[in-house]
Amino acid sequence: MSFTHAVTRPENADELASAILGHLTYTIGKPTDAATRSDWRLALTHAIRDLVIAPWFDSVRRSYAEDRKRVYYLSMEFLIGRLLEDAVDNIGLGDMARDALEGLGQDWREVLDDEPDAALGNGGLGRLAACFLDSMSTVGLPAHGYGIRYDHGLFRQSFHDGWQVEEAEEWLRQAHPWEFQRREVQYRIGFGGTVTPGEGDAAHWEPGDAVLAAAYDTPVPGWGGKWTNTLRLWSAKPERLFELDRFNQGDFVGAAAPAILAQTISRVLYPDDTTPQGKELRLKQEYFFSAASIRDLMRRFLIDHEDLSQLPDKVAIQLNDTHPAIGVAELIRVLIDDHGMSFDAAFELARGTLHYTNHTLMPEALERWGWDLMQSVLPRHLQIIEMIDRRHEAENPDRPDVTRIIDHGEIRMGNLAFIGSCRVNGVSALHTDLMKRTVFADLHALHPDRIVNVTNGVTPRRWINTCNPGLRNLINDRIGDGWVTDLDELEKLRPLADEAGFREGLDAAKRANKVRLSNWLADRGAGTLDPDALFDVQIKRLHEYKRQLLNILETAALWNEMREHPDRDWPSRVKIFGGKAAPGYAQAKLIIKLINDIGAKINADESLRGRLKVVYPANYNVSMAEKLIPAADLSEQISTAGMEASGTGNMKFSMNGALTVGTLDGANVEIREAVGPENIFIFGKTADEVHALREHGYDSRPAIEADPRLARVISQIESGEFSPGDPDRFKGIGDTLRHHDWFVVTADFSAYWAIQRRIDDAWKHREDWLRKSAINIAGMGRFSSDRSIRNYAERVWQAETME
Ligand code: 26V
Repeated sequence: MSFTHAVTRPENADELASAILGHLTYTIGKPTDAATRSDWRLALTHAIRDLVIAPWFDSVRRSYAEDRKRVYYLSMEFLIGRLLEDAVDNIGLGDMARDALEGLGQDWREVLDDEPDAALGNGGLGRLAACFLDSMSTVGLPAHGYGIRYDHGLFRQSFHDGWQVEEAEEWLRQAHPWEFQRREVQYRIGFGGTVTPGEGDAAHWEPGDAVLAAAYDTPVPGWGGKWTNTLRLWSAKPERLFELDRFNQGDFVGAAAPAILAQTISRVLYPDDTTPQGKELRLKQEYFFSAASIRDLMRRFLIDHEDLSQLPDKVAIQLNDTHPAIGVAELIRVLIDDHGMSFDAAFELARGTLHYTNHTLMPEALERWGWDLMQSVLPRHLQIIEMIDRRHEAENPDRPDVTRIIDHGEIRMGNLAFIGSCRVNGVSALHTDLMKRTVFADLHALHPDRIVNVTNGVTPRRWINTCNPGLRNLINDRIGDGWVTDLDELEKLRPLADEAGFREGLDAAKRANKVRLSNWLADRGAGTLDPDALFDVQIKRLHEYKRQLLNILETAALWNEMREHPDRDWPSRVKIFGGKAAPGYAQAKLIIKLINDIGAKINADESLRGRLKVVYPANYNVSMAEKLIPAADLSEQISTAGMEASGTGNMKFSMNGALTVGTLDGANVEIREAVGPENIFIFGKTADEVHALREHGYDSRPAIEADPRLARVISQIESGEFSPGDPDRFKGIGDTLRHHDWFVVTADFSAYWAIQRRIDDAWKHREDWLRKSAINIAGMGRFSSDRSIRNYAERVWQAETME
């Protein structure tokens, strides 16, 4: 028999206010006259959290009772951002919570802004995992997210004289009120040591050292509170906190050293999403969380099932990129060494249970581990990987060398994940097609049914409903709120694009967002911005393939042109950049400095009369995106075609009524289909054209010679016009553009310039612009992450939702 104490849902703001006061007093231990903003935020969070607990228990009970297939989403990164406002909205108490808090004399926005972002991810891959958590709960799919509880998330960025400076991020400095530490759930995770043969395929692995993986759970309530899943994050703890004998000998620091070493495994998120560095600590992180998760899900499976052959019917494990791919070997190891299965049987079961998502085709980003490193950190896993590789070779005797898992002393994790998985998916139609034609061409030929496409999506709860209340209310007034869980409903807005009243509403909502953003940016030193200017936004990680450089070159060229023709009817533009560079990525950091230097020059030029501004607020993160996206008129999605696997920011902007300027890359291709080519600004070389340009080594000279605007900007950069005190500063960028333009910035410059001038023109036709904006919103139904999750459930996981 089990009893649940359920807190009654408040009927009105007074009741909620009294729950908040109760927590302020009894949980936080503060009287109102001494409470800080954080105290109020924590009290509110506890009051809200109380309301998600009973539904959470219900979901867990139901999923056991009905014995449905469970999905486990293994991801090294969950870029969640803030939790409070989303939770309040998801359980339908947004207005009441605001009234309650304001009734207590607190400013709603300021209290919400007090919450630190949980930045446990680098960018797209981690944010996708967070959107998927929201959708798995909203569609009622029994699922767990598994990841790492990093002490320090993605570094904090600041600019010193325009250069990026990184500092440690400290999201856990304040209590994290959403999580529950499960002290009873701890697994011993071993590393190194020796392997001795056992019976049959089994072996005995005696690790040389070990840490404990400690579980922390966060409830993830779906929309309407109908279903709540769990995000379980692992923190590394030492087996012994402290070595008393060393302490007693006076070695106070040494006494704690082994413990500190153990804790480093979950200390910090690797901030480099460009090239895996083959670092031992990274491999240990990957194994640590994969092994803990697999042990945990096996424990749950074994509660109600004795027959291991049922595993693929009851469990689906999704590998979010290759970061948890060592889990392939771990699951097989557990089945052989702990459950006495043969290798062949274990392999078959694992391959029925595991699925792998690929998020990037860039060869340098594909993970490989040195054989020696694997041998020293995970000797038993290396044996199993060798067995998998041999088996694959035996089954495919003519397989080409590129399909090997182990080759030239390296373990290729992409091949391991592919060979060990039932389904392998790309994240947009174009990306999946390129997977089949390039990186995985040979494996695809051997296993033609394995690769499927599941185009990414984003949650409309966070990315419209919560972050853009003006637009949300406008939509609700016209078509009701069914779109929040059925985004295809937005189609109903399409005819309204032709209605002046609706366009007016759209205009007003956008303008209010731009005013709010301008004030926020002004507080961060951006000066006064004109809310009637075109807000042109590029926010994403700083990567050469994403081509922030193309954007700033065009900005500088525009500046030149405006100075030459000051009397032309230039529309006002604000160029907004946001994004972090990996700390070791020198070229990306130099591009940041270039943007800031060019920006400083332009912003100081009074002859422009404020018609061109460049702003780059530091420390872009999820909560900054929530402010920028609703206020954007133009969304920059200008990657080198063939290199951006999908993009998800592109979807968020369109949903919020921004028009896109973009290449035919990633999901831009599908966005064009959804909104129609006349409602999106597509330019530049296609993926096939880029490939052809590169085939014989791309030579940028003709492109530079043919475009005097481009030639001039490059010369300005090289001559030190933007870095007068240090004329050589940007020589490297000039050199790259002239001699190693791998990302074909120069090849696309003219087309980009031309389309930007078309955009200037389109901006002047306000009604038409708003019509396009409305059609963009109306066409975004298919980019809900609910759709993505339903696709995974049907085509990959074979799992049913609880509805
Ligand atoms: C890569 C690596 C390389 C090894 C070292 C650590 C590390 C950490 C993160 C990454 C992430 C690169 C992959 C990635 O984020 N891909 C992005 O995935 C998005 C979601 O599918 C997609 O929208 C973006 O286009 C894609 O770049």
